Amino acid sequence: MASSLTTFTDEARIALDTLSGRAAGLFSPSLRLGVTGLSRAGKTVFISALVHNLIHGGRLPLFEAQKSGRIARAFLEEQPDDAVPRFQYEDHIAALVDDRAWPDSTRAISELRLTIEYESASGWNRLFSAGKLSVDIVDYPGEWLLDLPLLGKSFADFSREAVELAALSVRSDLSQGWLALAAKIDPDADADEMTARRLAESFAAYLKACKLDERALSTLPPGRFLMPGDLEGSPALTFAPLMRLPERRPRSGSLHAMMERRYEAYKTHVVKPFFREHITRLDRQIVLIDAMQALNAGPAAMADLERAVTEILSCFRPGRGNFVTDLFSRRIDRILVAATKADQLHHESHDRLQAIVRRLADRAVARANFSGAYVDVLAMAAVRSTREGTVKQGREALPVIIGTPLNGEKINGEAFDGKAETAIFPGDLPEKVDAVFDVSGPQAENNEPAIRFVRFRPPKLERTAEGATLSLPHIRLDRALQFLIGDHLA
Ligand SMILES: Nc1nc2c(ncn2[C@@H]2O[C@H](COP(=O)(O)OP(=O)(O)OP(=O)(O)O)[C@@H](O)[C@H]2O)c(=O)[nH]1
Ligand SMILES: [Mg+2]
Repeated sequence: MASSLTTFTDEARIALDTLSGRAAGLFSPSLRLGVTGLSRAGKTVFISALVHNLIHGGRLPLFEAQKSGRIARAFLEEQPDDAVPRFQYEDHIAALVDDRAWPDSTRAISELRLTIEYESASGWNRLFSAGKLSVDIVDYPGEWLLDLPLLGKSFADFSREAVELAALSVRSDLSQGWLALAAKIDPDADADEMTARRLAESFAAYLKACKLDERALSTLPPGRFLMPGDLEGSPALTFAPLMRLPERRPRSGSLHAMMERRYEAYKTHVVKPFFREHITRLDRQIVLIDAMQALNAGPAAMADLERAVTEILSCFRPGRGNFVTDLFSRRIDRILVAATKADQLHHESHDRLQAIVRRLADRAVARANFSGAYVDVLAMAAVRSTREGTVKQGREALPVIIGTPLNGEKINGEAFDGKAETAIFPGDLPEKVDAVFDVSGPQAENNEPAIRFVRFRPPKLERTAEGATLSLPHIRLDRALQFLIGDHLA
């Protein structure tokens, strides 16, 4: 399997890339930081907040270089890859800070280079190093990540899994239309463009419904069916899984042969270049997980999230024998799995959120047979949109979070207007981690969520006496930074 996927040209190209990367690294050390996460996990917000806090000297007490005053300055520089658009940092910050609005879903790839000038903590290093580190970060639509596991799957695997997942009870009502259509189609019939199109459209409509639906499913590949980027309307997207595929090779001229060819073309011309150019060159990686969304939707969504995370982590498994990492030029030595949006909970629940994500990551790491990289887990919020307080209820003091719910958010039938500040009791996460994963437990009976939360607008920033806005507040962004780049600034 590996040799058919990993062509010689791929390996040669990556080796070259690495050589030139290393040579350039001699003059100005650079680190490629992968910000990985499914759609809406919080990648764009994380990147914006990270840059903003470093450039504006934000409060980062757990980020050692900053705390000890060794960072002289941090600034955006011209990025290394001319063919990739620049990350629209200023626009995202303007939206967050001035309009108090979250950025839109990312529709295409972009990149930025953040350069940090620092003073080394050791006298020895100070003598030899320029004290300059460039961090390269790529932002992309989360849906595209779903395609990575496809690289290791044949058309038959892809079809079988798609049909199996569509039949699960969390999806069956959304997949009905496509399944009914696919069941009527004979894969051995003559190839026909109209049939291919009808199948592809129906399959894409089902995937889109999974994403829109409030069940918070982690969606399914192919990612470009959901976020086509520059492939909108392209024939490269006119394929779909087929049912009842025979074991033998498809008859030439059949629908089966046509779909298989297009599936392979999608992998070769769409998935692989993206992966080769952007993912195989990573040094460090943070995997953002929106566990809140899934917790809110119940155990079936948690199981679905776990499946998606396992599939993705197995793509990053280091070492030979892994079809994907055979392509890796560098070795990712640290991975941080971060539960995002912890600001939607009271801090008393942060440890529980972290425990839930640790459990999810541990199982994914074990199942993906993953070893060789140091994996840590964290509950964080790149942008903290709430503050904490207590509300008296009778004799009890209830811990609440206070913020401005987004326009249209609802709790117990009350709808918010996006203007008024409100105190909310989001509930506690269960003490027993198992409960939130247990698809056959009492909670799962009616797919009952562990918590109820609302989404808040970004915070109103304080201003200094001179009128300058302070940096964006966060929860444990500094710990994430320390883990991801701290040792490079030692
Ligand atoms: N409260 C809170 N909400 C957040 C935070 N980060 C992201 N969000 C919410 O999550 C949504 C998605 O965040 P993005 O950063 O756009 O997510 P993404 O991973 O870039 O998503 P795609 O571009 O679709 O792949 C935002 O619109 C916010 O509503 C955070 O730190 N705190
Ligand atoms: Mg984004």
